Amino acid sequence: MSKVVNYEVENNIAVITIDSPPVNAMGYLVRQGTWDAIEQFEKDTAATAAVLICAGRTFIAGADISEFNAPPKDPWLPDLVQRIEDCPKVIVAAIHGTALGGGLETAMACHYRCAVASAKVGLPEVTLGLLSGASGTQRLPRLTGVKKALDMMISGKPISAAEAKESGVIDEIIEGDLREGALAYAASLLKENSSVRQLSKMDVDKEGINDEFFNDYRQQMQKQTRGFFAPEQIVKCAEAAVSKSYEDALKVERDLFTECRESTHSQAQRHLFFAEREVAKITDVPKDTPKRDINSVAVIGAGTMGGGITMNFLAIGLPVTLLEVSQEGLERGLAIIRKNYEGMVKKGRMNEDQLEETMALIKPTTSYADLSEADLVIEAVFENMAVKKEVFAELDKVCKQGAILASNTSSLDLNEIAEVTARPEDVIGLHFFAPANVMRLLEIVRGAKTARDVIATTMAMAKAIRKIGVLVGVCFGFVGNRMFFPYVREAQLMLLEGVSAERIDKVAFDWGMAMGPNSVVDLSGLDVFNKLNSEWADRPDDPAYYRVCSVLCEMERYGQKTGRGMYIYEGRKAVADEEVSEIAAREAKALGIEAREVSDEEIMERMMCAMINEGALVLEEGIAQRSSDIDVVFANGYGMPRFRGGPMIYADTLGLDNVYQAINKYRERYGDLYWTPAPLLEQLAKEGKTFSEWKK
Ligand code: 3H9
Repeated sequence: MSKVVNYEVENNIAVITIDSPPVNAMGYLVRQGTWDAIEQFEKDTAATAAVLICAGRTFIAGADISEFNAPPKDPWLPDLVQRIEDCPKVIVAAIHGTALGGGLETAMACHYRCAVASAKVGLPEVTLGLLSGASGTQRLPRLTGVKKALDMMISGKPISAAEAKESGVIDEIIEGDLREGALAYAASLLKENSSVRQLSKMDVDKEGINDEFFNDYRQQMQKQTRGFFAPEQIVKCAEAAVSKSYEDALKVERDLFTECRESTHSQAQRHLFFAEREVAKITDVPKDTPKRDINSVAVIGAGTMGGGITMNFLAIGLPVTLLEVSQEGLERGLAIIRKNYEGMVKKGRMNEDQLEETMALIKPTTSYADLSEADLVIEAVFENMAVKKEVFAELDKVCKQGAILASNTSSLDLNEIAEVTARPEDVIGLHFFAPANVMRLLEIVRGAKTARDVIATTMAMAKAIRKIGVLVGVCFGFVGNRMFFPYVREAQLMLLEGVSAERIDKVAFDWGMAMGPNSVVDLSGLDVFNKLNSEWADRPDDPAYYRVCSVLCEMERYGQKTGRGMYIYEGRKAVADEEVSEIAAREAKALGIEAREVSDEEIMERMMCAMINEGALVLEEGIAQRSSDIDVVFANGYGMPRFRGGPMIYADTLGLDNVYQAINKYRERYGDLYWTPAPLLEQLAKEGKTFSEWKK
C-alpha cells in the first residue's frame, strides 16, 4: 500500500487514515491507497467496521485539480467512491477541516458521516467550471432534497457542520477528539446492528419537484451565473436525479462532467485557482522573510478611498488614525464611514454595539504629529505628484523608524515619491480599488529600493484584510490601469468610427465583462480618465486618443456623478444618449475618420488585443512577475469573468499566433502607433509557445 494511506485496526474497528499534505487532495496515489485499504478492510476478519479519517489540517479537499489537464488515471474517483459504498461492512467518514468536492463525494459514499463542530462540507466544483463528477450530483439530492443540493452545488459555498447535520449531510457531530469520537460512533453503530446505508439505493424526494421547479430555478440563478457553462449542467444533473434511475443519471453526470472539464471555461477557472495561490510567491522574497509588526495603521485622506481603506483594517480590529487637513473634511469622512456601517446594520450584518465599537477604533486627527506611532501609514490623497511628495516629506519627519510608508497611487511614479524621504526602503505602493472596502484586488507596488521585509509584510497584510495582493513594478498605471487604458482607448476610437457606446458595452457585457468600457468610464469618472491621461508623460501624440472622453469632460459630463457622461443617468439607470453619437460623429469628421461597419467580433477583438499586447510589454519589462499574476489582477479588479481566466490565459487559449495575426491586421489598417506587436508576443507566437510557459 502507498504511504499516503495508512491502515490499522483498533478494537475490531479499522482506521483508514489519508495523509497527503497539504489538503489530502484525491490524487492518484491517494485514490490507489484508499482503494487498497478498502480491499484490505473487506478481507480483514479482525475488523467489523471502518473509520475513514484524514491526518493534517483537513479532510479530503477534493479531487487533485492539477490532474485534470491529463486523462484520468485508474482507479478513477467515481469508481473508488462506488467501491467504498459497495463494501459490505460499515464505513464511517470522520470529517474535520473541509470536506470539499471529491472529499464530500467520498464521505457520501461512506455509509455514515460524523464531523467535528468546526468542520465544513461543500461541493465547490462550480467555482472551477466543473460539476461534482464522482456521483455528488446524485448522492447529495438523496440526502438533502433537490433544492438544498442545487443551492449548494450552484453557489459552491460550503456549509457548517451544524447546517450539514440539520440537512442530513452528516449524521453525528463529535465533541472532543475526532478519532476517538468516530471510533465510538462506529462501535455504537455496530452495537445497534446498523447496516450499510447506500445512498445510491435511496430515492430522491420528488415532492414539489417538477419542470416548473427547474424552470424557476434556472430563472433565479440567471443573474448569479450569467455566461458560465457549468451551472446549467449541474441543473441538468439534478433533473436527471429526479427523472432517471441512479445508474442512468450517473451516466448523464459523467458525460456532462467530461464536457465541463474540457471546456475553456473550466480550464480558465482552474488556471485562476492556481494563479491566485501562485501570486503570493515572490522569487526573491522567500516565505521565511521576516515581517514587521503591524499593530496600528494610519490613513491620510478621509475621502471615499481613504474611508474605504480604513474600513479594511477596522474589520480585523486594528486601530486606525485617520488624518484630514481640515476638521470639516474629517467629519465628512467619518460620517461616510458611519453611514456605510449603518447600511450593514440595516442588512443585519452587524449590530449597533458592533458599529460603535468599530467606529471607536478610529482616531480622527488633523495633525501629522499623531501619526508618529503608526506601524503602517497609507497615503490616500489626491492623485497628484506634488501633493503626494509634500505628504511623504512630512511623513519622513514624523513617522517612527521602521514604519511602512505606503502610497495609494493608481498610476504615479513611486520611486519619485520615495525619493523625497530619507528612507525609500520603507516606501511601497498599495493601490486599492474602489470601493476599497469591497474590491478584492490590491496592487502592491515595489519601488526600486523597497526592502524585502516591507514587501513580505504588506503581502501578508493583504491576506489578513482578505485581499489578493499582487506584486507589481513601477510604471505608469502599474499592471491593471496600464493594460485597461488601451482597452478603453479602442472603445473610444470605435466611437469615432460610428459604433455607439451602448453597442460596445453590450458586446463586452455579453462576452462576460461585469460592465462595458463606457459604463466603467462613467462609473470611475471621465475626469479621472482625463486627468490620468494628461499626467502620462508618454501619452500618445494622437488627437483621436480618448477624444470623446475629453470633449465630454469639457462639457462637464463626468459620468454618473454628474448624471451625464457616456450615458444619461435616470437615477442609477443608464440611458443611451444620441448626443454622444453626434459628438463622436462631429469629432470624427474633424479628424478625418470615416464611419465603418464594425462587427461584434471586431469590437471585442480590438479591445482585448490592445490589452493583451500591453500585457506582453508588462511581462517583458518585469512589471508583473508572471502572466498568471496579470490574470489575477483582471479577474479580481476589473470585472473580467472568471470563465475567461484573465487576458493572458485568454490569449493563450486563442493561440498567440492568432493574436499576433490580429494585431498585424490592425497595424496594416491603423499604423504602428497602437499596433506594433510587443516583441515578446511576436517571439512566443513564432515559437508556438504561450504566455503561461514563458519565464523571464
Ligand atoms: C473535484 O473534487 C472534482 C470531483 O467532483 C470529480 C472528480 C472526478 N487539488 O488554498 P490553500 C493546494 S474538484 C490540488 O492555499 P487554505 C493549493 O494549490 C475539487 N491542489 O489553503 C495550495 O498549494 P500551494 C473540488 C490543491 O488553507 C495548497 O493546496 N475542491 C487542492 O487557504 C494549500 O491550499 C475544491 O475546489 C486540490 N483540490 O484552503 C477545493 N486544494 O501551497 C479547493 C488545495 O502549492 N481547495 N490545493 O500553493 C480549497 O478550497 C482550499 O485549498 C482549502 C484550503 C479550503 C481546502
